[in-house]
Amino acid sequence: MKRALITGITGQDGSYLAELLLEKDYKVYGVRRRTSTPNYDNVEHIKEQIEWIDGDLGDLASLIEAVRISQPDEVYNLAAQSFVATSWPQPIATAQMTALGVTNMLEAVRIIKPDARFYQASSSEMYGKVVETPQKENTPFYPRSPYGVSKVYGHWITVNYRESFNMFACSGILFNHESPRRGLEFVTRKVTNAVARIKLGLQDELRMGNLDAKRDWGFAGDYVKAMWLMLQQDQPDDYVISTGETHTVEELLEIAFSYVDLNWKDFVVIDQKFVRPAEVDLLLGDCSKAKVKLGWNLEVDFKMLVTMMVEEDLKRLKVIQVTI
Ligand code: NAP
Ligand code: G4F
Repeated sequence: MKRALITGITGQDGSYLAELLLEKDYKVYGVRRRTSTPNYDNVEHIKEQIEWIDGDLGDLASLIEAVRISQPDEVYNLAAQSFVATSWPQPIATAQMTALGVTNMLEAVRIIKPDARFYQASSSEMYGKVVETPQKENTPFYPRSPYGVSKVYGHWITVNYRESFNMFACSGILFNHESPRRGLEFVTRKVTNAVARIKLGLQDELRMGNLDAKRDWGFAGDYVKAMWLMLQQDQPDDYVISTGETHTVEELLEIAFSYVDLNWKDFVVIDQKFVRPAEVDLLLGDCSKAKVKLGWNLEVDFKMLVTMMVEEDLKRLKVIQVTI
């Protein structure tokens, strides 16, 4: 039985990855940090199958202990302060978790189990003010937020540990990926949740930022398969994971609202509060390397993704309405 250690297991990607690894008969260890109220929403259905270890990305001792207890074959470092907008008001906390946290995790692995395979959750935010389109593995980085800057550090420290210590360390440069488990503050879920609430008469407007931004949006369930595939190769390497399609936030609004027979223009209000100090205008990934070398492919396209998210939000809110 293979053993995997996942940080960020209570988040969107961590929960899908844990499901995938449990299906593959892995023993799954999950690092959870202390929160004032328990936060198991995404993993409630598999909670009993996970070996929980208390730890925090900012606390090297706890990570060393996590690696010692789990003796992992594979480590997936998904934990981070992952919301770009929060990285301006909290630049130092973001750097501590999203940048230095990666070194903490790499050090824990290097000290206790250097032959473990390591996955780092890198991001298309590293391309920021893009210098070429589509973006691929060797496109230079130009981050546009404290989050993006932190992810560039996390990416290069992972490459550096691979080259310095011969560790099997991979960096997955994942473009935006979403699901019904996405946090409510991210634009896709903010929209699908609002659409469901408006349809059910629980809300009457939706305040948004820049509708012209373009993103390459995929489904998280497809993307965690790529993470696993990266750690099954003969050699460690870095891969772009994307759909190869880009859409504006406005297109997202159109698909989501029209799915419930509403016109987004009747409900959306532009609010400067949601416009960022520096924007990433366009992301579009070229994932041909992953397709050829990993044999990776996606199953869910943009329209399927958005409608799936609206449907799930409607279902969840209807259940809540019935219960109260
Ligand atoms: P998410 O839903 O925000 O999950 C983040 C996870 O990190 C949560 O489990 C959170 O725990 C945990 N965490 C945060 N700070 C921590 C700390 N100090 N110590 C331990 N755990 C901590 O993020 P996601 O969308 O699943 O993304 C997973 C990773 O991929 C992140 O590193 C993100 O930056 C990166 N990424 C995401 C995307 C995307 O489009 N989703 C694209 C590229 C890269 P709590 O539950 O306690 O908050
Ligand atoms: O959904 P978002 O907050 O995601 P963003 O900033 O692209 O970051 C996500 O993807 C990255 C990969 O590229 C990850 F690394 C990162 O962890 C995260 O998962 O915003 C998407 C776009 C932005 O251009 C934003 O300005 O939507 C625009 N937007 C317009 N109105 C809004 C809103 N975003 C949010 N969150 N809320 C709005 O009201």
